[in-house]
Amino acid sequence: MLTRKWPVLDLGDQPNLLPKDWTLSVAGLINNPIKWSWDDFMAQPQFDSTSDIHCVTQWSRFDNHWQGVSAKHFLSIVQPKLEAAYLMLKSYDGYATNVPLKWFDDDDVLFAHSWEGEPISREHGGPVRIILPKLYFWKSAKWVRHITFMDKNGPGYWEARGYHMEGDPWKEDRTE
Ligand SMILES: Nc1nc2c(c(=O)[nH]1)N[C@H]1C(S)=C(S)[C@@H](COP(=O)(O)O)O[C@H]1N2
Ligand SMILES: [Mo]
Repeated sequence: MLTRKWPVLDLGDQPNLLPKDWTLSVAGLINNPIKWSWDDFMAQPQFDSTSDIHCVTQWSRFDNHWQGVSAKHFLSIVQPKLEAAYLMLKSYDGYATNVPLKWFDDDDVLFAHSWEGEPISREHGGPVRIILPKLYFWKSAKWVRHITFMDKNGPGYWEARGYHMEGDPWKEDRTE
């Protein structure tokens, strides 16, 4: 199914975060642990990209225009150690999802604060969400709060409930 509207899908508890209350902390197997406030985040180089969304529940939305901070820039700041191979993305609503570093380290991955020129709304994960266009949308954490770099893979919320650990839509990595 192709959709022009953008459906909302989450655990049902949508944090109501003002930018001034949002922080992102990053820890684990990196050389430079950081904690970004909104001002720190917005002071990073800004990045625009256009990409598609593929949800595991069979809808896609093409040509989304995002703005934010690129994963490439973020990785240049935190500097993953050689052993780092997976990220755990944790969110303000208690959600978590695991992502292989090789998938996160891609030109179209970003920490998005805007969609179609407007701040990302609360229900879509504002003030800041991750966008991983090549993976199913459950990997794109809304209201991102913390990232841990790990050497071993571990399951996030849906992965612990049977979703695939990688989630590549073109391999149809779905639930089984
Ligand atoms: N923090 C958080 N991020 C989340 C989720 C969630 O429940 N909490 N749901 C995931 C799932 S299953 C999907 S399909 C997409 C939906 O994003 P949307 O509501 O903006 O369409 O967000 C993903 N990111
Ligand atoms: Mo989903």
